[in-house]
Amino acid sequence: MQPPAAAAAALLWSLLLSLDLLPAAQPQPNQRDVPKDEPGAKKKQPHIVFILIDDQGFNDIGYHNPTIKTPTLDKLAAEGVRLENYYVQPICTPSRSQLMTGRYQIHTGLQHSIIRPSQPSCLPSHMDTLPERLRQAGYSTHLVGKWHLGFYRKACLPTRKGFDTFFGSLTGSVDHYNYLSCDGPGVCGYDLHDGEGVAWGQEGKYSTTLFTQRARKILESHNPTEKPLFLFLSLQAVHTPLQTPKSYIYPYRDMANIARRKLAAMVSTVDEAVRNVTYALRKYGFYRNSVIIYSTDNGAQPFTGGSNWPLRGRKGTYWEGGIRGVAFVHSPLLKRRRRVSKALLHITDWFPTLVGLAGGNISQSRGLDGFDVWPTISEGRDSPRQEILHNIDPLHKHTSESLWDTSIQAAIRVGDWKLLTGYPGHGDWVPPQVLPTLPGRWWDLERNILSPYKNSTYKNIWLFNITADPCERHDLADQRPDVVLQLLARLAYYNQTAVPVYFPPDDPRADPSQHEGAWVPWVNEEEEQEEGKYEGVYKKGRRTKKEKKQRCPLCKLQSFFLKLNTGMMSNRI
Ligand SMILES: [Ca+2]
Repeated sequence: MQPPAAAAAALLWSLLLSLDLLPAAQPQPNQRDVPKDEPGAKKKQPHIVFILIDDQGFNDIGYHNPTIKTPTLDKLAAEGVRLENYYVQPICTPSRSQLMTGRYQIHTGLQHSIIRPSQPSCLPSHMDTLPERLRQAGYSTHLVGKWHLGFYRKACLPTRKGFDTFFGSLTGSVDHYNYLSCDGPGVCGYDLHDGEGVAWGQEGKYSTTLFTQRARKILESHNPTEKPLFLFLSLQAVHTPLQTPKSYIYPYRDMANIARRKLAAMVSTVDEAVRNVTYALRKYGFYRNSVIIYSTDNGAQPFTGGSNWPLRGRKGTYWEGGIRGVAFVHSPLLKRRRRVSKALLHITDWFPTLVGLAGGNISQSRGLDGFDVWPTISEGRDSPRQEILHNIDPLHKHTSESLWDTSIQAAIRVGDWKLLTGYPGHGDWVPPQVLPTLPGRWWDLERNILSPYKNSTYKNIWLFNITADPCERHDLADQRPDVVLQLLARLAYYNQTAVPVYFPPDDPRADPSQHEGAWVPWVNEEEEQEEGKYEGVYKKGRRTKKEKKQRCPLCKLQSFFLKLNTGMMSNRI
């Protein structure tokens, strides 16, 4: 049962929500006053290289864990600013959607899970994107690598969302050698694209190498003195399948766990890729006026070789292991280099930060949830950010709870405090794997299962002081009901600004067998009507029995994805 304090807090939130009292009386998201630079001479627009890594965990980089060999990343981070209080989202699409839009998921309709290949969904058509804003500011914009933000119609493609060029994959879990991607048994297709066409015939070339070569080509053919460049290198490493050329595995031959060995080797391919890209930046004259950002998109999956140790939880969860991101900024333009920043930062912050660096007009982007944090990163000033809404996912809740509100999966950070409600995902602390084989019973031997909440089936509120307790060992929900209430009120505030979740069922017309074996857009522009799109799966308020009945097939689908997210630990996302 819930402790009384938590239950009382839950009840209050329930009342606030059900009475629609939120509101207006609530303050806006907190923001510190940060002194701004004096308006003056126009700054030179820097070249921006954003390197996004897929599923790299907290413990999967050399400067956190010396058994992982990343000399290039360690050096670049040491010479730049390491971000050690930086947050991403727990899975692919959510992080990428927030990076591209600067908005929380509750403001894009993408609160729930990933966009799967057969789902007719993508970034909202009315919302501007980071590359669009950079292009408006005069940048040449390029995406190399993984998109994973929907492609059911052409208007969703990277080239229609602000990128001048695109070379990479549209879905989320592509084979690193043959570029096949599957959405369920037998629904598989080739997924490598150049612009808006399929890039056939690339089988056998390793994805990290192929993407790095394209990045080099872009740098080689671009005149750095003529036009600023935005290169978004979105590597699919170190996501499963665990594939890498054998030569990278050899240095890790002493690692007993096979999955860990392969993952470490994949991290080494990333290190080499970053070395090659920075070499090209220097060779072709970009480096001195460049900003290099390195970030993971979510925490690691320990089941497949990754590690977030000593943090709690894993990819797909709102524990720190799922959302505390590895990241650093390297740039000759940083005013105070060789630092470790403990400033609270979030992936939505890149949108206003980079548009600001580019001299673009951020006031044109309404409803941004990110902050311009360049003075924080470059000069060490206080972060303007005091809160992070990690998410509110109304599709993800227990059905057996009487207090329906706090059964909603939600997480928020306010200052030092973090509140979790509903089911945050598996909360194990998983030490680095040392046993030689994969999952099954061995898995239990390698994780810390001494959780005091092991049997707390009905618990749905947790509170941690993340600054004092980054590994989330001490739940303070019972001791600090005042803080619980305060954070629930913030959740309730944000919830009032949420748009309905858009999470449509699969469209069988997406099947690659109908498109010469490739994943490509399958809906004609005329066919799609934006109106009605947000009448999708979830609406606030009660439904009539008739509505419930009509939505029954969706209920099954929702249930399936709920299980996919939590039970299977979402290997494919
Ligand atoms: Ca990912």
